[in-house]
Amino acid sequence: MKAEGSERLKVVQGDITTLTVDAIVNAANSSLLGGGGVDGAIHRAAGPELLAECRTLGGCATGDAKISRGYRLPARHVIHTVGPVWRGGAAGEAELLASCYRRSLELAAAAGIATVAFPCISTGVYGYPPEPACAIAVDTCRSFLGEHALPREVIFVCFGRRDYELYRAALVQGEGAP
Ligand code: AR6
Repeated sequence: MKAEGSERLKVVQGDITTLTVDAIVNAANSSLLGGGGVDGAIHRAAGPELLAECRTLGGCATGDAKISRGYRLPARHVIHTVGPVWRGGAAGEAELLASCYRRSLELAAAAGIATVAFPCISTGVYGYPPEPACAIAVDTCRSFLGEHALPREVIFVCFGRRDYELYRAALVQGEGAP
């Protein structure tokens, strides 16, 4: 996988379940009991122990995040966050999506995590348009990293080529910024 971007923000194209990082972020639903898309892939790769731990987490509100172990994944931890369903953009979606990235990074920092990988939260089943979602992801992570030493590195993991190109352009644009 080819990584692009500035020192602490990177983008790769591929399957997030294969990454050897301290934590991968899951685009979950509020039950935290699994689903399709990246959530299904993470639970399949992590094994049933992940679902067992998720049952103890008490669900998760939209815009918030919870942390678990990674079990059979190469990643040590999974940070489960719940993105907003796209309802046209006037229902607080942008604030909720930014909150997903911020809360995930706060949990990572509190756990002493150095490297975190994010999927493109809400842009699959939840229907968030990819361009504004990418801008929110990059802006929120960049400003968090500017204010915190941990995590040291954030990797955006794009499943498709179009998302990869979007993130690559957004990261190149911001190069030189903190
Ligand atoms: N690695 C990286 N990205 C992936 C992978 C993967 N293995 N698989 C899919 N994606 P989605 P949402 C991308 O639908 O929109 C679930 O059922 C995918 O191409 O997984 O936040 C949950 O339980 C897209 O860009 O998440 C919820 O009910 C991105 O991951 C609901 O879907 C997010 O797509 C959450 O919907």
